[in-house]
Formats: sequence, C-alpha cells, structure tokens
Amino acid sequence: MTISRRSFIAGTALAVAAPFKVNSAIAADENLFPNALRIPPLLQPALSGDKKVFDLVAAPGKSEFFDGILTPTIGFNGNYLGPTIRVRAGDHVALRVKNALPDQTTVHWHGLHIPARSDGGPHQIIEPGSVWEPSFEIRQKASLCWYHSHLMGQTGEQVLRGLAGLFLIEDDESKALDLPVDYGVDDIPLVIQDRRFRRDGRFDYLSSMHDVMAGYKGDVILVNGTVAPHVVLRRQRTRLRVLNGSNSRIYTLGRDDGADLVIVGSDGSLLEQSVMQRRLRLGPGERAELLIDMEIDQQVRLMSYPDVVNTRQAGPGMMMGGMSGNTETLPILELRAARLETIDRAMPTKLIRVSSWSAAQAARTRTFTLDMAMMGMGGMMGRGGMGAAMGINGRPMSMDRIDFKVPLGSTEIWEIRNTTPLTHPFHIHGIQFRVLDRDGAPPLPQELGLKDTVLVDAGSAVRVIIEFSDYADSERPYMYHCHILEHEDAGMMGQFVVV
Ligand SMILES: [Cu+2]
Repeated sequence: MTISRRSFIAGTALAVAAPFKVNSAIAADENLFPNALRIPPLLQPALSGDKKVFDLVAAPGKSEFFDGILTPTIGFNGNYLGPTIRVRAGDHVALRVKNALPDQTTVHWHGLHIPARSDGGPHQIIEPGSVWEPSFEIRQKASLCWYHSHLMGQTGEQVLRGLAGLFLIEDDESKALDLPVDYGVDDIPLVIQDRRFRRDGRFDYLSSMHDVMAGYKGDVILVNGTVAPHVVLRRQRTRLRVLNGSNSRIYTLGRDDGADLVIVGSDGSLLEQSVMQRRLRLGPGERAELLIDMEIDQQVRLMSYPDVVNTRQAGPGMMMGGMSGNTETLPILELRAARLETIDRAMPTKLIRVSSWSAAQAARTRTFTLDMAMMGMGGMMGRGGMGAAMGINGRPMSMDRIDFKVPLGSTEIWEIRNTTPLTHPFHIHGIQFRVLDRDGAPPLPQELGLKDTVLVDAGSAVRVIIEFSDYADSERPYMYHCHILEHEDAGMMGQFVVV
C-alpha cells in the first residue's frame, strides 16, 4: 500500500484517528514518517556581568501541523513550544519572561533546584504585557529539565496550546563521559506530545468529563511540534533526550526492530550505569536519555507499545478500566542513517555517582493519598463546570493554604499512595529525589538516578527520599502534584514551604 504524502496528511487532518491507529500494514509503509523533525533552536543568552540572561516572550501564533491547515497555538519566541535553554552547573542565570498573551501565565522551571520565588508556580503570575525576571544559580547535575506554564486551573490548556520548552544542564562530570553533545546533530531533543484536532484545525481540548477524569489523550503524536517525523542521523552514536510533554498520556517506548533501548539518564541526572531494556515507560513530566548506535542505511522506528502490565492492573469492570495503561501502538519517530561518521567505542556502562540517602537518615515520613471522586455537574473544580473533584489527603489544592512546612536541611521520606484506579505521575517542585521503593520492592533500574516525577500505579505505593537543602522561604511555597495536567487543574496538588 502506498499513500502519497498529501493524501496521508489530508486524511490525517480530516479523519485524524485513522492513520495513527497503527497496524502492520501501515508499519510497512515508507510514507509513515514524511516530515523532517523540527529541532527547537538553542536560545543564545546575553551576558550581563557574571550572568547569562535569557529572553523569552510568550505570544499567540499559528502553526501548520498539517499542510495548509493553521492551528491557533501559543509559544515562546515562536508559534509553538519554545527554544532550548542550555546552561552549565555553576552558571548564574537570569530570565526575562515577557507575557505577550491576552491572558495571565506563569513559567515553571520543572526539575530545577532553585528558590521558591523563582520557581514559576501558580503564585508567580505574569500579567499580560508584563515581564517576570527570576534569577538563580545552577546547583545541580547535568540533566534534561524543562519549562512550562503552571497557571492555576489552566496549566493543561496553556501547555496543550504550546507553552513548554527544554532546559538543558551540562556539567564537567557528564562532559567527561564522552556522550554525544552536538545539539541537533547527535544530541537530539524529543518533546513527545499527543493532540486531538478539530476539522477547522483547532486543538480539541476538554470536550468531555472523560478527559478530566482519565486525562486528556490525543490521537495525533507531535514530536517537537512535528507530525509523523523522521530525523536523518550523521553520526553512528546518537543521544536522544526524551521528554514526555503530554498532558496525561504514558508512553511505553521501544524500537521496532526489537533491539534493546540503552537508557543512560532519568529526570534530574544521568544514571549510575546504563540500563538495557526492551521497553521504557515514561509518564507525563518524566524524562529519559537514550543512546542509539546505527549502522549505515539502517532505519529504526521509535514506537510506543501497548503496556500489558499496566492495562491488566487497571482491570476489566473497573470504572476506569483500560484508561490507565497504553492500549495502542503509536509511531513516534523514524531514525534514518544514511552516510554515518563511525566511531569505535563500546557503549558506556558505568556513568556517574548519584547521591543517595538511606531510609535511616530520614527525619520523618509524610504520606500523600491521591483522591479522585465523581461529583455532579457544576462540581467544584475544572473549567466548564466539569464535575471532577480531585485532591491529595482529602483536600483539593488551595492557593491560600500551606499544607505543611519542611525544615531546611532535613531529609524526608514521602510515601505516595494511590488508591485510585489510574496511574498518576507525582511531581515535586524545587528538589530532586531518589526513589526508595515501590510497594517495598527496589526501584526500577531506569529510576536509579535523580528524579522529580515518579509514576505511581493504581493500588500501589511509592516511597521517595528527599534532602531539602539550600533554599528556605517561609512565605513562598513549592508545589507537589499529579502531572496529569487535568488532575492538577482539578485540584490534585498541594503546597509546602521550606523553613
Ligand atoms: Cu493524577
């Protein structure tokens, strides 16, 4: 079966679901990945004294995801998403974030260990026409972090329309490993998102109660804002820096040739050693760094596969049964190697040392129980009167309530308990943690690095251990929340201060 590019694209726009419900016939089609992957530009800083100053402008635009069809979007310094900010550990960084939108917004630096006043959560509102100027020092390990809108009650919609970008941190330790670092050449960022489109090209968002309860799912995959992308590789070894920037979809990544993924990094650091796995589950807000060695003329497709374990956990007959796991096969990206500069180096195995803390070091354990409840229409939370009431420990997020105080310098265990029928990605602002255990079992191999977001499956409990260092502020809180953005917007969030 041969589909011309034009009919493929047009078919996608008009009957969006069809081409992306992949089956083996489509997987054999050469035209499945017709579009060159867009690479977000690196943002060049201005230098002011010892500071690197980065300028971002959030503004409305229009994006042509499909030929001849314009989608209203918002972006930073462009129509959709934002440029990549790259810094080094030890840098003094200042940002000037101008809001050229007609609405309020905020910009949260996801994964950064910085003072709460600079965190960009719901309290650091940027009014239309004004400029927000946070500044901080980079005091953490090399990692792929990101930035995105965090406006109270509207994070899901603003991120969906395009308010997100990458924040790369480098350091000497990672440089010494000889990993690929040539941005856009052998160091390729991948922001994976899913979207639904209306016939007029607009994003379709929150059309049903189901979207709020289960989280918004799209039937078109965008990578860096590119539909059906391929990337042509020039070097034998490539580093893929993957962000799940979706509102709620969990991906189970794998290669279509059955070879293992080589995983070298998680959210807030590289791993201690590389991990070989056939599949990698990545929840919203989570990141992974992968290495891939290609041969001349080889093509490899990165796919998202059905997730048998998680689908079984959700179980038949449960209210949310089947919504939690991945039930579909989705094409993400085709890697194409033509002429390659070859290298003669084995894949690295030992990587870096990552600090860790034992349970005995913790001053206390806090428990967080995630709540989802159905309510009648006109319920308490969500836009458009959606009746979903969500919270943590029995109460929905309130901007006026600090849920607890953490003493500066203390080490704590946070136990996240999920008694709901869905998997939730739990994210904590301002720190990087280690996963201590999952239902008492050791963390997954790909979690043996620093993390700020962790998947907590239905009916399970995950314990993470955190050291709260550096930044005390009794007035300005950090957030902790579910990174299914519809859940966050519906109240599955809380606030703490470090004092
Ligand atoms: Cu959730």
